[in-house]
Amino acid sequence: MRTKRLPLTLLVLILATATVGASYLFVTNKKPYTTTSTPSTPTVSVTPERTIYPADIGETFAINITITNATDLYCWQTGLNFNATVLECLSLTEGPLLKQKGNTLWVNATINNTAGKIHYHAAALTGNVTGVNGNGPLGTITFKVKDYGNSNLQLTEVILLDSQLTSIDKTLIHGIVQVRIPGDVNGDQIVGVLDLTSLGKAYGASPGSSNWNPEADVNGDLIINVLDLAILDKNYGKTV
Ligand SMILES: [Ca+2]
Ligand SMILES: [Ca+2]
Repeated sequence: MRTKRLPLTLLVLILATATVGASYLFVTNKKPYTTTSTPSTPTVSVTPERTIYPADIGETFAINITITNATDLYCWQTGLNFNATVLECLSLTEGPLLKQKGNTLWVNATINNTAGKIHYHAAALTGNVTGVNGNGPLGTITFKVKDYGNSNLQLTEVILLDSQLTSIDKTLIHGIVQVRIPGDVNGDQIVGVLDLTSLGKAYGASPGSSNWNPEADVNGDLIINVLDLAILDKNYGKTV
């Protein structure tokens, strides 16, 4: 689990530049697709891992950076790469996980919306306390949609430390977001008869139905009905 000690300068850097951050919770579903470690290895994930987001340009949405199987987690750091043509990063906020043990220090990230890079942000507990065990959100990142298309959400610069300031091994699960024209059910960047057909096949369905198709749930209210059809109709013929 623990492989090596990191230079104390990392913590000194954190303590020297930190400010206390606000707590924020945004819970979403997660569907891990790769793992190379044992189930007990801490895993840092973009959640949801794959997001299909029907959106108008300028809309905002949020993703979480989540950890599972944390053991004695005292400090974390992560960055993220994204497609700056599709997305603009608006903000990062600290999640509630570490705060359940006490006060934390928060290092806000540098956001480069030209290169599509969020340089590391970090949080650390303070004082002589043990770290956190379990699962939960480390942080939340809010994006604005700039254009239709796909963006990988690649975790970078990830470091986990325990209460002895020893590095913790981890598995990473990156994410991807697809920003689609509302009504583009099949993701071919045009709203047309293929989408109308897909929506028709799923009409009336909800999660658990044999014909449930989440991509046809254009407005995300977990039922496929006239509201989804109205959005498709409004955008019929629209293309990227
Ligand atoms: Ca389509
Ligand atoms: Ca719906």
